[in-house]
Amino acid sequence: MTAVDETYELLEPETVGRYIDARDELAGLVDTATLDVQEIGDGNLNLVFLCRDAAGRGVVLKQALPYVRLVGPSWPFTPRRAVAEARAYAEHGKWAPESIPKLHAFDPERYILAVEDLSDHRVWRGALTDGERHDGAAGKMGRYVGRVGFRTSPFGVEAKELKRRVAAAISPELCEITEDLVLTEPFSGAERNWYQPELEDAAKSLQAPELIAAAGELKHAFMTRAEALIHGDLHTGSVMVHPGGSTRAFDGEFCFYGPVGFDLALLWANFVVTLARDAVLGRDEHGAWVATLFEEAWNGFEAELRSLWPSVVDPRVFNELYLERRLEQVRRDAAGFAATEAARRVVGLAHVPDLETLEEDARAAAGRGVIGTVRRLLLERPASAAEVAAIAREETSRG
Ligand code: SR1
Ligand code: MG
Repeated sequence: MTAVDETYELLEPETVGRYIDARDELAGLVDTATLDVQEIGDGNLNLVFLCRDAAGRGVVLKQALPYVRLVGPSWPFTPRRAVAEARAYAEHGKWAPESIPKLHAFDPERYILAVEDLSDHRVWRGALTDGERHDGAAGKMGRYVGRVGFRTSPFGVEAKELKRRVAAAISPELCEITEDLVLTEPFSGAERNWYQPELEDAAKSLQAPELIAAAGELKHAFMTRAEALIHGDLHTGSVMVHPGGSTRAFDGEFCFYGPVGFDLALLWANFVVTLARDAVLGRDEHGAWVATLFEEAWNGFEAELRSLWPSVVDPRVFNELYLERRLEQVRRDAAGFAATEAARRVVGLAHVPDLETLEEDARAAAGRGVIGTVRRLLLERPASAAEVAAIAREETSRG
């Protein structure tokens, strides 16, 4: 835990209007005389204010707290994560503006981001939990990962310039959270882990030496492979969907130069969790559809990478043959990272409503299905999205 010595004023619903009035970049976005302000933050870290005026115009203000909201002030945490999120919006916005919210302004003194109001969208996790279908969303997120995974990597940026960017975007505290919560603690055991008593055996089974070694390999990759400026926390709770097809990745505070397969993996892992929910609720049709999302996301990613490959900045060695190897590497990484992310949703600190809102017995059965999937993904490391989906289907439908 790192002490945070910064002092800055936190927003409150009553002070938001004054704040907007005082900032030139925000003037005209909403009429503060008729503003309705709701604090809607339901994530683990930040304050989020939805601000809408009588004419229906809106803006969202997101402010980083100096601690982890999920735990409280006893876990101080750097608010400079807002700087990383502003960087993600700026850089990803150059290449995939249709895949993220528009950033109106960033206040680095109070760590406040003013972003597009997407309240006509829905958080994808909630939609999946309710059994909704949003066709095409997975493919769009795969394309987004492929586009920024190319444009912010050695394939899209001149080598020396890229190194300067990697150095500027280093984000030790945020990476440490992922390294601990996702890539270590589900396998090492930790005081802050929690799970249903019925899952004790399943949780302990993750502490087998061969699974720990697999987690170690993935953690090493996460800590050392600065492949591209990835989103870094692309689970289904970081994606908004709209019935019209708009699909946006938000909450980019975990962005850093890391392994591209990690972004695809978080999508896959959270599809595993949805599959487990569908299985215990007997939602066969929805489950069959969710099982197609693994390939849909992958296909979007692969199509994007293939279409951008002819413009690779250094074709001397990054040739067509290497592209095939690169795809193989990302697929293998994604299967492994997906396992670690799925594991932490059952036995780690940060669980998800997809599972936590189930009745006790169903929740335990779903949890066992997820852990069974985790074990097989780590031990078998399947080489295709279809195989990952097949394993997840098999394990989550064991009952
Ligand atoms: C203590 S923060 C826990 C989790 O919340 C964020 O959304 C990230 O997923 C992080 O791992
Ligand atoms: Mg988040």
